[in-house]
Amino acid sequence: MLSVASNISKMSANNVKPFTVFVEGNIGSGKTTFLEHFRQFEDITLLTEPVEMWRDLKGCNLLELMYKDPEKWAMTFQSYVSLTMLDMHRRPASTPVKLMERSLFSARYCFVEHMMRNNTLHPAQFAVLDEWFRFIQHNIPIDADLIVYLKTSPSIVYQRIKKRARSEEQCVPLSYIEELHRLHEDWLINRIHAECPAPVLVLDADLDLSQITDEYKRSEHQILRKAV
Ligand code: DCP
Repeated sequence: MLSVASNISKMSANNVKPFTVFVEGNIGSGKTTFLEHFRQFEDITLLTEPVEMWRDLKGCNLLELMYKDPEKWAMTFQSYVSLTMLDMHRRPASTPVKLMERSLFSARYCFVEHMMRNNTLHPAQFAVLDEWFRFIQHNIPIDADLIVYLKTSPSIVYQRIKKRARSEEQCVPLSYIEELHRLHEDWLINRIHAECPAPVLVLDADLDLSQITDEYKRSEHQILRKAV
């Protein structure tokens, strides 16, 4: 498998511009399930979030380090998240549609924003991450045509997180999920940041698995018409 660095250096050779969709929503909102729903269709490139890369960078579990000692590791973790997200943004797709889980934008406006506000990040660390984000925005094309926002209630995703029991997330309190919810709403619904890079389609992702397929289907038209 190619490393992130070698992927980025090979991208410029490909000029294809697919219709690009970011799938956003709180932790446990069903982003991966949403992407899996689209696996049945041809002509779509699916890029799931590189959580496994965050859990194993040369044998180091950055996600675990970040949750265990946020003040020490949040900067390192978010810096690596930015690199892996940039890799996904720049990865060429030979299909008419590219669906990707999360983006550099949710990393900056939800997670890094939270870590800045609650002082997990030192102002100097926040400033460096913010400068990287601005530099990328101004110098590297990040295509975005649609954002699918899987809107959830914090109490529901909190229960899902407990149930799926990802070991690193066992310490996550409800208050963190509530804060992340507010930050997603501020970014995608209340538009408090200057940039929301694409129109937003809001889906009700509180529904359980037996009903969610119908809700996912509501987005098919907007996404798949680009694939014909
Ligand atoms: N994470 C983080 N900072 C980011 C992105 C993610 O701290 N910039 C953390 C939060 C979670 C883990 O990484 O502990 C994965 O979170 P996601 O919401 O991105 O992915 P999920 O696997 O929860 O998505 P879903 O359950 O919606 O499929």
